[in-house]
Amino acid sequence: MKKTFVGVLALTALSAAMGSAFAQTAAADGLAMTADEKEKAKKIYFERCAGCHGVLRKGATGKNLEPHWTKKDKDGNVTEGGTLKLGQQRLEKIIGYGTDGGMVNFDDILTKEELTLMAKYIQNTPDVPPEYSFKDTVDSWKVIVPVDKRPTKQMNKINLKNVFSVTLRDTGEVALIDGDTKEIVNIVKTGYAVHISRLSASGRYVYVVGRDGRLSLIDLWMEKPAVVAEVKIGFDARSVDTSKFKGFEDKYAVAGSYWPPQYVIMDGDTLKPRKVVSTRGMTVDGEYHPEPRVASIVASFIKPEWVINIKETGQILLVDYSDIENLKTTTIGSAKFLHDGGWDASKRYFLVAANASNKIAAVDTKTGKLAALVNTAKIPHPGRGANFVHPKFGPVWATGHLGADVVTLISTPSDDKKFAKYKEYNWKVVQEMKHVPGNLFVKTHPKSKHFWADAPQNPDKDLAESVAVWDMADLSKPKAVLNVAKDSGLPPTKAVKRAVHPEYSADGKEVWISLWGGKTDQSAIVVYDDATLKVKKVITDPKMITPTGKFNVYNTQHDIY
Ligand code: DHE
Repeated sequence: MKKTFVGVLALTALSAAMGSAFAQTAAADGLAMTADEKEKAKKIYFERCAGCHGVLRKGATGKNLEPHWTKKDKDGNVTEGGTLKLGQQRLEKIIGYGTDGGMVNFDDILTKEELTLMAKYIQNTPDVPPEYSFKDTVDSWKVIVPVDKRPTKQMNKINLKNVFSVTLRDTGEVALIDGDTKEIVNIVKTGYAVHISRLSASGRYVYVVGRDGRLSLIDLWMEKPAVVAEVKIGFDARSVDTSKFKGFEDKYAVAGSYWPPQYVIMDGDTLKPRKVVSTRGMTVDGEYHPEPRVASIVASFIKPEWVINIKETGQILLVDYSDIENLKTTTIGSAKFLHDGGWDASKRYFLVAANASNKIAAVDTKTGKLAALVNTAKIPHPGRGANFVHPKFGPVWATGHLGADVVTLISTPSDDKKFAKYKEYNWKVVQEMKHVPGNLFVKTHPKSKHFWADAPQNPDKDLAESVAVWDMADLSKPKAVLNVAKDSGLPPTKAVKRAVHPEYSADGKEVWISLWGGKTDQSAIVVYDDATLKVKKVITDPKMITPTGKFNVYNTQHDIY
């Protein structure tokens, strides 16, 4: 995992809230720290480490970092399991230089003193951050424009289907961009290190979640679309979705929290909190886990249900929202460390990466059962994946990999008779297309002939700044490699301009790629013509800083990928 990705938790709030809880730890062993040192280490840990290792340091994508094996002690240097305890010097080396196992080096962004400090910090007992109750959520809730003061019809002339909600990661904002004119309609303040946007079933409301747990609701019908309600659902969050089943359109939103590990159900048009549900419990291996974080959430179109994926336990929850007072949940065991995922083409099966287990779990939302657990190459990272009809193997769903140089194609079932002959391949890896490691997102569109994959986490600058494009009709043809940073015409910067997250326009004719540059650098979104692979437009602006995810209204509303 790369440091830009491992990155940033919700920090200020969580770090402050943890306050004095740390004080009693580690006095002996030369590991005692002053209050100032602890404060500094805590902040660095949240910003750089917790995303992969967890707040309680139980490990997820990253290893367990509890003192029982980070700290050497007088009883010996080997754990009960026979693992060598690490100790100060070895830890400093690992944090500084990284490991072959996927831990990146931090020697270029942390000083020598900070490396020493962090090695010391993770030999101390982890703090337990405070809980965040339903009352806390309710107290944080703000309606900025009440429903009866909002428009009753669309008040602007924008083609709302083709609006893109663009994450400006490090400024904690999203840019709403008109996909037809490529003009920025508005830039709105959202949560810290803002993460993803999702749409209401009608396409009117955009829900944006920040890593600080702030959920912002944007009304696209306003003359100038803006935030109409806000709520803080936890200290640290990544996911949100809405109710999309017939009869429940725009009724509810649900957001998942990393800390505390829980999800919150809200009214869709006001974000009024309705219910909070803890996700603590047993892993698929039958062990209790105190920090099972809520990873991806997706709304079913065939039932009033959300698929809620719990990272550390490997449990996939099908939460029936038809009666939230008497919530019914189906719990499906899959594999540990669930992360991101998307629907197959039929939208019956949800495929989610158990990334640190190198598996894709597929859940059948019609029967409410696990359909398959597919072994893949290292660290699958699909984003939402991509669906297309393979010339030889029929319908497939694709995932890229952070840790391997392939894109994996998995055959998915179909009720369509013309695909019956491909049944024997279902849930098998039918092909691995050669790519490069460090891929985060893949994308295609039902109207496109092309398949796109980025590689923003690749250590090679040129590869990180480029995307690869395959012709889906003939995957044996050499892929085209487009250097997006060069194509943007932006001046050179010290920071790598990582080309990230291909997203299609509503008509499937354009592909938008973000250039995720330095924290203060003006950057851009490069728009390609999908048919010719030529640059159509470079969208740039002084406020275009660290653009990452882009969410086209129509494609996100209908889960088209
Ligand atoms: Fe994400 C989706 C978690 C870092 C950009 N990311 C997701 C989802 C999860 C997740 C659980 C699925 C949400 C859903 O579908 O409901 N992301 C995490 C992390 O825990 C992690 C690894 C580390 C962290 O500390 O946050 C992390 N993510 C990043 C980034 O650094 C990225 C590349 C840039 C950024 O803006 O933060 C990033 N993540 C994204 C994007 C999606 C996403 C763009 C949605 C993809 C889509 O097409 O729907």
